[in-house]
Amino acid sequence: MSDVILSEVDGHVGIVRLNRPDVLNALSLELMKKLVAQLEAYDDDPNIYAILLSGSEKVFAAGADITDMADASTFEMYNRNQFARWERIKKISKPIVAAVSGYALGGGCELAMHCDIIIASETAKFGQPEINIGVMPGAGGTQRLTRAVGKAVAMDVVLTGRFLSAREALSAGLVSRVVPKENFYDEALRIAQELAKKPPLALRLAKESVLKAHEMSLSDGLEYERKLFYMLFATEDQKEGMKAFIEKRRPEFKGK
Ligand code: DAK
Repeated sequence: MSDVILSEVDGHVGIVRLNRPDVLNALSLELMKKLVAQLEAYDDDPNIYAILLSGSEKVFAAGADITDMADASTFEMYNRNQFARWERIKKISKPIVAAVSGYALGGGCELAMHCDIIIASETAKFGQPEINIGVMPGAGGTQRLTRAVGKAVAMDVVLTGRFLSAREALSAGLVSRVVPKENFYDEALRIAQELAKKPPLALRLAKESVLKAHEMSLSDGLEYERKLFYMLFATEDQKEGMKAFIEKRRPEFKGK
């Protein structure tokens, strides 16, 4: 039996692919466990500067595995403490690029929203159709989607269960780029490679600071940003980056 996730390293990019094609990459408990472990392994690996998360061209992920939950009681769901696992994805400090083609539904859409840059193929479809199976989003969908696209679109998507096309997701602000399906993966990998060439500490602190925009008041967020900004003046990469600019050459960042 093939593994439910596939991983490989390309230069300084750690790649994870969801791999349950028979069930549209449904996020089983086993898959989530392995996915989180792999993301954390990349986060701990000093050779990795950026992460790429992808499904196949046909599907990113059609949600949590419904067969895992169908017969569960409230108490069983509570005891599984799945939220803790999803919280660990939130704590990954390196930038994660999601390459989304085909369905990104329910937990699949929520997983993409846990990533930092979402690259969508023209065939991507985003949705939170949990309402159609008697529940509602459980891994942040009502919160992250609303923050990304605003109340009007989020209510429509969550209450009706309708899917957003890649173009709609782009104009609503859920994704940042839409690319042809033939090269969605290569384009996402190219962007991850581009991130891997940036000064890693600045990259991590910039990610942290953008994420705080969803959790802090504007004045607290600005203060937080300022402190991280000052911190970067303690790095060799700041000295190198600015010196290289003045000397009109490419910087060589060391992650120090
Ligand atoms: N789970 C399990 N199996 C799935 C699946 C899913 N989410 N989605 C698809 N499959 C399976 C189908 O059962 C089918 O299996 P076989 O019949 O071949 O054995 C196979 O994948 C192909 O699917 P279809 O035959 O349905 O393919 P179609 O092209 O006709 O339709 C579809 C594609 C994506 C429109 C359809 O499969 C579909 O509606 N799928 C379900 C989408 C959905 O409702 N997703 C939301 C699931 S609930 C939590 C964290 C996260 C969550 C909850 C809690 N905590 C932290 C506590 C998340 C919940 C969800 O995501």
